[in-house]
Amino acid sequence: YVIKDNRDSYLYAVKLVSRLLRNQGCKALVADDSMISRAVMRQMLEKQLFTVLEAQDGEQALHMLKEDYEIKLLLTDYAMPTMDGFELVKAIRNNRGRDELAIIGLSGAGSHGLSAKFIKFGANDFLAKPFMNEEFHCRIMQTMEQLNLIAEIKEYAHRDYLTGLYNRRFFCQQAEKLFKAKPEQYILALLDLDLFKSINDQYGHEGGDSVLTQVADLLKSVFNHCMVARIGGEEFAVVLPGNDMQVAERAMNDFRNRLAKTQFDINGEILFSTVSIGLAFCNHGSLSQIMRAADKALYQAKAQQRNRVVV
Ligand code: GH3
Ligand code: MG
Ligand code: MG
Ligand code: MG
Repeated sequence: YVIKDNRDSYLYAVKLVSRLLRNQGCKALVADDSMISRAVMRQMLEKQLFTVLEAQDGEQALHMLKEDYEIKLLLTDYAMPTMDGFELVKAIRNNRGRDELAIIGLSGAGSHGLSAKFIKFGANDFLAKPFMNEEFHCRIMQTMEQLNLIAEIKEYAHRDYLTGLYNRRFFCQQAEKLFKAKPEQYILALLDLDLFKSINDQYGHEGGDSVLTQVADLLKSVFNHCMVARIGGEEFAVVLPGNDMQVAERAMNDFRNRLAKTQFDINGEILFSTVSIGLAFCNHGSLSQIMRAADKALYQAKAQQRNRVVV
């Protein structure tokens, strides 16, 4: 792209570069039995800043895709030995959705009807060979833009707007999966800030929000290896790996003490806050049963004058 001497041209170039830069670090896999085709596509994809991998047939491509989740784009020819493009698309779609891996099907002359079939089997788009460089460029950019957009929307959907922690919905989805896969390997902590209503009453909703954000930041930094979520107004959840309750209790008590000593600065006024915490093993039953067990412990912590951890 040649930048002309005007503002629009300059702005377009900036946009183009920022879109191209999103491809950096993304792996693209080219599956084609023709060495020449692969070389042509490699050259064009490298211009778009992709890291390019090659496969000579569908079987090899499938193997590579199963091993490497950094591959975000697959360009696949139709006619290839051992496994053709359709079979490859069908097989890989069992593991990776349209929003995780972009697939563009390709085919040479006589490819009438192939485009519809490719898309039915799960490809995001289709290119007929020989293609013009510009069409290749546009289709790849558009497909990648859609993939990036979906990733962005997912990220928004999974996060709590105020604190940036995972929200309740995502927490429940993930926790259920984790607990089902390895029921003996996690401990759930439910945290509830003490007498938080009085902070709102005294310092206003904005003051309360600021405390919530700072508590969330502290949680993120202390439990950076765990799943941490905001599951209610002033309620948080931490999934601790391991099954040693004493270790979990100690970690939670350390956090509780640290929070109690934290000075929250609300427009120059210093205030303190405490938290009550309930812990439960994840080895008994469904997510709601586990949540109930941790909640029961939390309720006891509240009943015992708050600012404590109960198992
Ligand atoms: P307890 O120790 O028994 O938990 O007392 P509490 O005051 O913390 O509990 P309660 O459930 O009575 O009050 C929770 C308060 O949290 C009420 C609500 O206004 C406030 N809250 C919930 N979500 C938000 C929020 O997003 N921002 C702010 N500032 N406050 C919130
Ligand atoms: Mg071929
Ligand atoms: Mg509460
Ligand atoms: Mg509370």
